[in-house]
Amino acid sequence: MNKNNQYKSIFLSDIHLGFNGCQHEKLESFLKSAECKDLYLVGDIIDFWSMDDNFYWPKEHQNILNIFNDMHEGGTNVFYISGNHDDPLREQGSKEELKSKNSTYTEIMSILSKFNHRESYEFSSIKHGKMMVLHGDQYDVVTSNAKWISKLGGLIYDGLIFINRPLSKYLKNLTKKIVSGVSGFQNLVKKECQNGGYDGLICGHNHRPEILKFSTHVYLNTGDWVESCSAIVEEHNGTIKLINIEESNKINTMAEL
Ligand SMILES: [Mn+2]
Repeated sequence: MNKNNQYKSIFLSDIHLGFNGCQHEKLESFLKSAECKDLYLVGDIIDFWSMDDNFYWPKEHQNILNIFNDMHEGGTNVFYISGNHDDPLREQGSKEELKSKNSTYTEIMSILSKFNHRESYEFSSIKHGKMMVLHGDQYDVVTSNAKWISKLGGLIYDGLIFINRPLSKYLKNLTKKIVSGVSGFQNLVKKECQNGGYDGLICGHNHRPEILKFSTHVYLNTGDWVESCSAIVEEHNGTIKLINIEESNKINTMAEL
């Protein structure tokens, strides 16, 4: 099939498959219209925490995973980076546990096992230099040091999202503000770029799609598929765009490099 949107690279994060706030229709529409050489799944793709609290795995979520599998079979390089909601994938022991949990998990794990797994990747962009790609929770002092605080915040947020989206968004932003105040998130990003000789960093995690240009580096955040329905894409001419999928499933460019 000839796809309308041809990209060199696509970066997606925070899809939260297995959580009922995931906007799978828009993602499916985007993926069906797009083709790429490299697909980076930048963490929190599957929300194992949410599934653990309240098992949920509709066929629409399986479909998204099947599309990733089809892309892999079709020759796309699929890179899977785990986030804090899919952190069982970071340890061999917990991966084995997941595999034998039930047939749904077995199926999920068998597809995931086909992809390239790493905590972070070095991405050589066509026009904007060398970038570090990782989920972003590594910079989050609250998440890594006191997982239960972060998990509690997540549960409150998950419960609120259907009652009042703007309120849940406000609370999430508030939580993240406190968190980033503690960790000095942007300072850590800057240090990471300087120490590793990177021209930029691509991450997800805070559900805030943005491209920020600093004098020393660029910061790109893919956003999420619970609220913003956004992605970072690299076109074949080297242009990097932050896009979002509108209500009509139309692709909108929010920012570009
Ligand atoms: Mn995250």
